[in-house]
Amino acid sequence: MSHDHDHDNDHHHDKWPDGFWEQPRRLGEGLEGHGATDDFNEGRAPGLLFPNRKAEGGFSGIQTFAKLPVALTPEDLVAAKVDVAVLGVPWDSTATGRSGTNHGPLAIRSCDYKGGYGRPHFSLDTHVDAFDELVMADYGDAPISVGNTARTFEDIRKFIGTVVTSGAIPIILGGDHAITWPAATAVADHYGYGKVGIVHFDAHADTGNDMPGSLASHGTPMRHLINSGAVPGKNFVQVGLRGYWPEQETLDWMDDQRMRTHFMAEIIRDGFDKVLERAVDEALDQADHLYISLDIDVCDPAYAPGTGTPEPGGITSNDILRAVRRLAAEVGIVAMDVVEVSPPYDDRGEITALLANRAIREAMTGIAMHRQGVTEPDFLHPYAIGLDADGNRRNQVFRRA
Ligand SMILES: [Mn+2]
Repeated sequence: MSHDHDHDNDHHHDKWPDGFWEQPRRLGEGLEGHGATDDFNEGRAPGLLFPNRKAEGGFSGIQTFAKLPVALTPEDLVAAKVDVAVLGVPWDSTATGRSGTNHGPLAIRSCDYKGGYGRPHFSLDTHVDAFDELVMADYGDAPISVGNTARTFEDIRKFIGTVVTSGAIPIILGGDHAITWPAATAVADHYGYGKVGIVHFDAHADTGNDMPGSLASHGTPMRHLINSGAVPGKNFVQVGLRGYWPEQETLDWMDDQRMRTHFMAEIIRDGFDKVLERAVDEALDQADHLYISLDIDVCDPAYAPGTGTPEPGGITSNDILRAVRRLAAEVGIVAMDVVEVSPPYDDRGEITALLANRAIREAMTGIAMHRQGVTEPDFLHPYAIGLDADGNRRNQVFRRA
């Protein structure tokens, strides 16, 4: 037994934290033993690391998210005053359908051809440049112990805890949806139980009591967040549910918790924009701090085939991109996760990973808009909708005499 191995056992565990089996079940406390360390570069001054040369294109060099500089420790985040930290949680041991979401974070980073950091990068819809407005970094990936859910979920909670306590907004690349339990718990630990609301885009409710025989599952995170008190049911807005799950008993439980659930049927009947307006209003009406949880399977498998439990009949790429930007701009967000991207089931064009990548960019644009005070409903830059600075139509037809 090596010294390292013994040392490892000192501060990790392969069981749930003390008191977990009492009701309500709660994850542990404190950030001691978090894995956000820089073991190769001990002693360096904290701050951002730049692993790429400035001239390198988005498809080349070392693929951090959008070629962002790297932060590895909470001290780095604080020293650089990082506003947004992108991080991965490469975990798929609590998925019930197709596996492969442990490859999600890498695919969401590497599918990119665009880059972003270090060059003009404003959004054509809004003319807001998140890369100019915000200090952003790639924080690497949370420590994962394959097959050890209890230990991994505590490690995820602590790892994300280091981001929120630094003052940065974590943008989390999943990973199966079970990771939202430790991730949103970390956010609630920081901002206060009952102070965080979640807008949850998903084909599925994820409010199961257990997924037979196991508490931790990608079908149960929302139930755990509600039962623990971290995110009360009334602070949930769900959008896009469809298909054949859950059963009536669980729907009744969700109603008892006063969750605000928008099924796909409502979207088809009233239109996505109408339902999005309701969701934005509900998000503004709920808790002080908003967390977006985006299960990529809320989109139709035509737009997002690379996922564990696809459900035909969903929303479009355009719908989700606009929705994320609107929430981040108009309501403001403190955290976001994008989960259930499973690269082995993606198509060769990596359209699911690319959609996740772009949803994150829209969140970044929305965060920058919110920071700049651009919070009017569904803001679009006049130029983007064919108008000039005076509001006149820019594109004219000049007929020959
Ligand atoms: Mn789902």
